Amino acid sequence: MNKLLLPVLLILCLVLGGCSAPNAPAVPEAEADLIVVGFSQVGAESDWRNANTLSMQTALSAENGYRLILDDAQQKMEKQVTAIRNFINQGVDYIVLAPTTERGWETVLSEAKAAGIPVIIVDRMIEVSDAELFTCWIGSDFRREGDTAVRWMEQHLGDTPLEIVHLQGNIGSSAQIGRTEGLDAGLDAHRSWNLVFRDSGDFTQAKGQELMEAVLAEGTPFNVIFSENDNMAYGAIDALKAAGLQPGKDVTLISFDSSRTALGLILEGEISLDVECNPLHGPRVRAVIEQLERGETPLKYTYVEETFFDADTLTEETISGRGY
Ligand code: GZL
Repeated sequence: MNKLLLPVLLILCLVLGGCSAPNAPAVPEAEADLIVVGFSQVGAESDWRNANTLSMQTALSAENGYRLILDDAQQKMEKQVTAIRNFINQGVDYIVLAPTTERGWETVLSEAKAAGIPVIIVDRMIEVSDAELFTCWIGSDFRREGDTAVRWMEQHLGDTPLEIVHLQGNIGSSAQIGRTEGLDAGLDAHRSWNLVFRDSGDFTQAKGQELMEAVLAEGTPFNVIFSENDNMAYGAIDALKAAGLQPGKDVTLISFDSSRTALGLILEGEISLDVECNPLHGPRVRAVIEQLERGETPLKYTYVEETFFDADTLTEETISGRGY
């Protein structure tokens, strides 16, 4: 066949609509009427993240009229960029992005906009020069979460000298930025509060344990652990117990997320404070898509409701009644 003929035939085929986009997989007949959503998820690094994924899968199910294409980026931003390009090539109806970090989204979101695909951001924030690159955002106020922890420390630890070990989440993620800003404001306000260690545990249990073991091996004195999520707190607890220390007695352990396991550890006296970070974005994303399907304009920014838990307030009934 003439070398020029094939590209001409392909263009004709596309122009005449006789073929779908070259990369689009064949869609089974039964799914032809479903709304196709490409979801670029950070990873599966924590209980919070798994609850977030489950919430999206439950809300955007086939029974509810959706075909959800889930991509796990293993906490790597470059994998999310690839996933979004794949979603564009597949011609999905909507893209949902849970961004690993705040920066670096301009180019790929411009490509999604050029393809006419609405992008919904969930969980963490993105920093872009043009807010029109995404349709709306649903997530948490991470600075407020950090401030909530510091208010609790002021009320429960007062102005006693504090030596604080700070286990940060993924550097550059909104959750890490906001929670760290809250602690830094507390450190600035209290001369008796000292930061004795700070490093990122990437929100994982293994890394949280590794950092805590390093602090213990150093012999650094500490009496507070400020862990930016529950899974790093679990790792820290393992390291403390291996060193013969009792979390909640020898050290005040502060955590974020308020997942079910962590709330159980509050009742057991091991975690002192857990600031809630609500992962149940699925129903909100479904409601936004249904608004868009009706030609309506959703709110640009929606903050989810969040509280905190400590031994003064928490009961078994509260834990059993929660969605995660
Ligand atoms: C918070 C979310 C964070 C959680 C961690 O909204 O981005 O990422 O606090 C998760 O557990 O890994």
